[in-house]
Amino acid sequence: MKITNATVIVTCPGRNFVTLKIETDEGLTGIGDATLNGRELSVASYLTDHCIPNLIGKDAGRIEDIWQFFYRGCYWRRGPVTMSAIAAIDTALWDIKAKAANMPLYQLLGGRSRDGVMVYGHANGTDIDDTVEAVLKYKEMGYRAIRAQSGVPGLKSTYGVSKDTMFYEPADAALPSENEWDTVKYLNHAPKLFEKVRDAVGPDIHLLHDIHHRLTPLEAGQLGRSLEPFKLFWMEDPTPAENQEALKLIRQYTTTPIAIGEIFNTIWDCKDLIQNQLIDYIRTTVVHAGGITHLRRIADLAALYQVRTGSHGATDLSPVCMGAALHFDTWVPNFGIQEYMHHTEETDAVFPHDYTFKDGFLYAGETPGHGVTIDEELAAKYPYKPAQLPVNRLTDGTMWNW
Ligand code: EZ4
Ligand code: CO
Repeated sequence: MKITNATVIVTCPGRNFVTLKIETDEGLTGIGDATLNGRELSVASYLTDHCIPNLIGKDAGRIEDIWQFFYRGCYWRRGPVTMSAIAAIDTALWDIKAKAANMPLYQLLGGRSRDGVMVYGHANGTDIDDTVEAVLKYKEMGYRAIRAQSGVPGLKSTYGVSKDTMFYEPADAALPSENEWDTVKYLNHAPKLFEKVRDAVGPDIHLLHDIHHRLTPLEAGQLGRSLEPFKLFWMEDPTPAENQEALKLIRQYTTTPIAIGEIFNTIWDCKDLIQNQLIDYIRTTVVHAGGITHLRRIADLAALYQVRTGSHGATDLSPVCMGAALHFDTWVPNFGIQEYMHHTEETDAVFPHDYTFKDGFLYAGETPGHGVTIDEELAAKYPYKPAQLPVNRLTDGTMWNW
């Protein structure tokens, strides 16, 4: 089966998405997500200028060899733009292979390891009471695992908090809006938040929290320790992960489990954290870490060290990524949890899909392939709109990690 054509579809049904569609001489087509928040056109260009001319004429069944061609065969390796492009190609090819086999994708990966995929939802509020209310709303909707983020008193804006409690989209302006940060205020606030939240939801709901790269190692150790009584499922991205030695320090202070990896794009970013058992969950996902082919390698390495998966699943990852991720999650033996934020109705209409939510679990469908398609006519009605992620400054104006 030869690849005859490939096209990049950019659409903005509420937010920007980049999708690669691969066509074959047997009439089978497949799609893959290539969305990189705030850098959408860079990936689109990498696909159009470099990848697509190299894809035409290749055997669509040679998924591994095509992956190796674009990774090993390329002198300029790695990086989020390159790896998102490779991921889109890989996802589209797995979609085609599964359609050719007339099987849902999880069957090709090795079959079902579980009935459903436990997901966590995002509860957020401007203050503690608001957040507690949002957490209880998620519990009512059936979620077994809930991420809680709250505004910090005295700070005019904070990561993870939006006006609409069901949708959180940080890329909210053509040029970056500014968040404000004060570590002391945050460290005083976070334990109070989780004391109230834990008290309100009871012991059985898994609670998660995203620190979003804002602390130093010692501060992260202090926070993890102060959250221990509330038994978090994980604290996420306590420090920026360029310096992976930092995690050794954090581990000396706290047994609060740690999740890192949503901005990682290859196994090389993950390797030391996994092999030194410095994290408990690896957050890499299909679109930003080289597709199913590469994510499987990361998960297999993680399994050796009892590290489980906890893939990124915010709204900037399209339903195409979510569909593929759910097939992966249905198979992967060392599955931990899957992040899940609802897409808007407009987005769901552009990307019809067969996955379903029930009682805190998502279920991959049984349609051959990954079960997600794109309505290209509808997609064309939503032209690209520039949007960037915010930047973050300390209260004295110093640039900080967002
Ligand atoms: O900031 O997806 O855990 N989720 C997150 C997200 C990320 C966005 C970046 O595009 O950290 O909210
Ligand atoms: Co995160």
